[in-house]
Amino acid sequence: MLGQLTCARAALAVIVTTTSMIGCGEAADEASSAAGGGPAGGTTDAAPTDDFAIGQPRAGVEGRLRVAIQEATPAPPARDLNDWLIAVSDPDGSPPSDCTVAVGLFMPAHGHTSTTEPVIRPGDTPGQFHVDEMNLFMPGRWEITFDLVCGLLTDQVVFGVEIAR
Ligand SMILES: [Cu+2]
Repeated sequence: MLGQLTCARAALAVIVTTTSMIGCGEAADEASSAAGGGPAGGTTDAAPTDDFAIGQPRAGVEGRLRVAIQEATPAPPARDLNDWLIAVSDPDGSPPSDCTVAVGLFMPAHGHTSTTEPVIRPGDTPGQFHVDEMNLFMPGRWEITFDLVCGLLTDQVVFGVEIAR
Protein backbone atom coordinates (compact mmCIF):
# COMPACT_ATOMS: atom_id res chain seq x y z
CA MET A 1 0.00 0.00 0.00
CA LEU A 2 2.80 2.38 0.77
CA GLY A 3 4.15 1.86 -2.71
CA GLN A 4 0.87 2.99 -4.21
CA LEU A 5 0.80 6.07 -2.08
CA THR A 6 4.31 6.98 -3.12
CA CYS A 7 3.65 6.46 -6.82
CA ALA A 8 0.54 8.61 -6.83
CA ARG A 9 2.33 11.46 -5.11
CA ALA A 10 5.30 11.17 -7.40
CA ALA A 11 3.01 11.51 -10.41
CA LEU A 12 1.51 14.69 -9.03
CA ALA A 13 4.95 16.06 -8.33
CA VAL A 14 6.08 15.45 -11.89
CA ILE A 15 3.12 17.33 -13.33
CA VAL A 16 3.88 20.32 -11.22
CA THR A 17 7.62 20.40 -11.77
CA THR A 18 7.24 21.77 -15.29
CA THR A 19 5.45 24.85 -14.06
CA SER A 20 7.41 25.55 -10.91
CA MET A 21 10.67 26.76 -12.40
CA ILE A 22 9.74 30.40 -11.93
CA GLY A 23 10.15 32.02 -8.56
CA CYS A 24 7.07 32.38 -6.47
CA GLY A 25 6.82 36.16 -6.78
CA GLU A 26 7.21 36.18 -10.54
CA ALA A 27 4.67 33.41 -10.97
CA ALA A 28 2.19 35.31 -8.83
CA ASP A 29 2.63 38.46 -10.92
CA GLU A 30 2.11 36.56 -14.14
CA ALA A 31 -0.92 34.77 -12.80
CA SER A 32 -2.64 37.96 -11.72
CA SER A 33 -1.95 39.82 -14.97
CA ALA A 34 -2.97 36.82 -17.06
CA ALA A 35 -6.23 36.47 -15.15
CA GLY A 36 -7.12 40.10 -15.92
CA GLY A 37 -9.93 41.99 -14.30
CA GLY A 38 -9.06 40.71 -10.85
CA PRO A 39 -8.24 43.04 -8.01
CA ALA A 40 -4.85 44.59 -8.58
CA GLY A 41 -3.94 44.97 -4.94
CA GLY A 42 -3.33 42.21 -2.44
CA THR A 43 -1.82 38.84 -3.08
CA THR A 44 -3.91 36.42 -1.06
CA ASP A 45 -7.50 37.62 -1.42
CA ALA A 46 -8.12 36.75 -5.08
CA ALA A 47 -9.98 33.52 -4.29
CA PRO A 48 -12.04 33.93 -1.12
CA THR A 49 -13.48 30.42 -1.14
CA ASP A 50 -12.40 28.25 1.74
CA ASP A 51 -13.73 24.72 1.91
CA PHE A 52 -12.44 23.90 5.38
CA ALA A 53 -15.18 22.52 7.61
CA ILE A 54 -15.11 19.84 10.28
CA GLY A 55 -17.48 16.92 9.79
CA GLN A 56 -19.05 17.98 6.48
CA PRO A 57 -18.53 15.37 3.74
CA ARG A 58 -17.23 16.93 0.54
CA ALA A 59 -18.11 15.25 -2.74
CA GLY A 60 -15.50 14.12 -5.21
CA VAL A 61 -15.34 15.46 -8.74
CA GLU A 62 -16.83 12.18 -10.01
CA GLY A 63 -19.54 12.00 -7.35
CA ARG A 64 -18.51 8.50 -6.34
CA LEU A 65 -16.71 9.09 -3.05
CA ARG A 66 -16.64 11.76 -0.37
CA VAL A 67 -14.16 12.98 2.23
CA ALA A 68 -14.97 14.55 5.58
CA ILE A 69 -12.37 16.21 7.79
CA GLN A 70 -12.96 14.75 11.24
CA GLU A 71 -10.11 16.44 13.08
CA ALA A 72 -7.63 19.14 12.14
CA THR A 73 -4.63 20.50 13.99
CA PRO A 74 -4.49 23.43 13.82
CA ALA A 75 -8.09 24.40 13.04
CA PRO A 76 -8.58 26.31 10.89
CA PRO A 77 -5.48 25.36 8.87
CA ALA A 78 -2.47 27.61 9.38
CA ARG A 79 1.02 28.07 8.02
CA ASP A 80 3.49 25.20 8.19
CA LEU A 81 2.56 21.72 9.39
CA ASN A 82 -1.08 20.60 9.47
CA ASP A 83 -2.42 17.23 10.63
CA TRP A 84 -5.86 16.02 9.52
CA LEU A 85 -7.94 12.97 10.30
CA ILE A 86 -10.21 12.28 7.31
CA ALA A 87 -13.01 9.80 6.65
CA VAL A 88 -13.74 8.47 3.18
CA SER A 89 -17.35 7.50 2.48
CA ASP A 90 -19.55 6.60 -0.44
CA PRO A 91 -22.60 8.73 -1.36
CA ASP A 92 -24.73 6.68 1.07
CA GLY A 93 -22.39 7.61 3.90
CA SER A 94 -20.94 4.14 4.30
CA PRO A 95 -17.20 3.59 4.53
CA PRO A 96 -16.03 1.90 1.33
CA SER A 97 -13.68 -1.04 1.67
CA ASP A 98 -10.11 -1.39 0.56
CA CYS A 99 -9.24 2.31 0.17
CA THR A 100 -5.91 3.90 -0.55
CA VAL A 101 -5.34 7.65 -0.36
CA ALA A 102 -2.78 9.97 -1.90
CA VAL A 103 -2.65 13.69 -1.16
CA GLY A 104 -1.34 16.57 -3.27
CA LEU A 105 -0.64 20.07 -1.95
CA PHE A 106 -0.66 22.85 -4.54
CA MET A 107 -0.76 26.66 -4.64
CA PRO A 108 -2.60 27.52 -7.88
CA ALA A 109 -1.60 31.19 -7.86
CA HIS A 110 2.08 30.30 -7.66
CA GLY A 111 2.15 27.02 -9.53
CA HIS A 112 4.04 25.07 -6.90
CA THR A 113 3.58 22.15 -4.57
CA SER A 114 4.77 21.78 -1.03
CA THR A 115 8.40 21.12 -0.22
CA THR A 116 7.90 17.99 1.86
CA GLU A 117 5.55 15.02 1.60
CA PRO A 118 2.70 14.44 4.03
CA VAL A 119 2.58 11.19 5.97
CA ILE A 120 -0.55 9.05 5.42
CA ARG A 121 -1.57 6.13 7.59
CA PRO A 122 -4.88 4.36 8.22
CA GLY A 123 -7.04 5.44 11.14
CA ASP A 124 -8.85 3.24 13.62
CA THR A 125 -12.04 2.70 11.61
CA PRO A 126 -12.64 1.70 7.97
CA GLY A 127 -12.23 4.60 5.57
CA GLN A 128 -10.37 6.68 8.11
CA PHE A 129 -6.90 8.09 7.41
CA HIS A 130 -4.43 10.26 9.26
CA VAL A 131 -2.87 12.77 6.88
CA ASP A 132 -0.06 14.31 8.89
CA GLU A 133 2.60 16.93 8.27
CA MET A 134 0.91 18.72 5.38
CA ASN A 135 3.39 21.55 4.94
CA LEU A 136 1.41 24.65 3.91
CA PHE A 137 4.43 26.91 4.15
CA MET A 138 3.12 30.06 2.46
CA PRO A 139 0.17 32.34 3.13
CA GLY A 140 -2.49 32.24 0.43
CA ARG A 141 -4.78 29.69 -1.12
CA TRP A 142 -3.77 26.05 -1.21
CA GLU A 143 -5.58 23.16 -2.86
CA ILE A 144 -5.45 19.94 -0.87
CA THR A 145 -6.34 17.13 -3.27
CA PHE A 146 -7.14 13.61 -2.12
CA ASP A 147 -6.84 10.96 -4.80
CA LEU A 148 -8.95 8.02 -3.68
CA VAL A 149 -9.03 4.42 -4.79
CA CYS A 150 -11.56 2.20 -3.00
CA GLY A 151 -11.78 -1.18 -4.67
CA LEU A 152 -13.05 -0.41 -8.17
CA LEU A 153 -14.13 3.14 -7.26
CA THR A 154 -11.84 6.09 -7.91
CA ASP A 155 -12.46 9.75 -7.21
CA GLN A 156 -10.73 12.99 -6.32
CA VAL A 157 -11.79 15.37 -3.55
CA VAL A 158 -10.33 18.88 -3.45
CA PHE A 159 -10.36 21.23 -0.47
CA GLY A 160 -9.38 24.84 -1.08
CA VAL A 161 -8.02 26.44 2.08
CA GLU A 162 -6.89 29.99 2.78
CA ILE A 163 -3.72 30.25 4.86
CA ALA A 164 -3.37 33.52 6.72
CA ARG A 165 -0.10 35.36 7.17
CU1 LIG B 1 3.28 29.98 -2.99
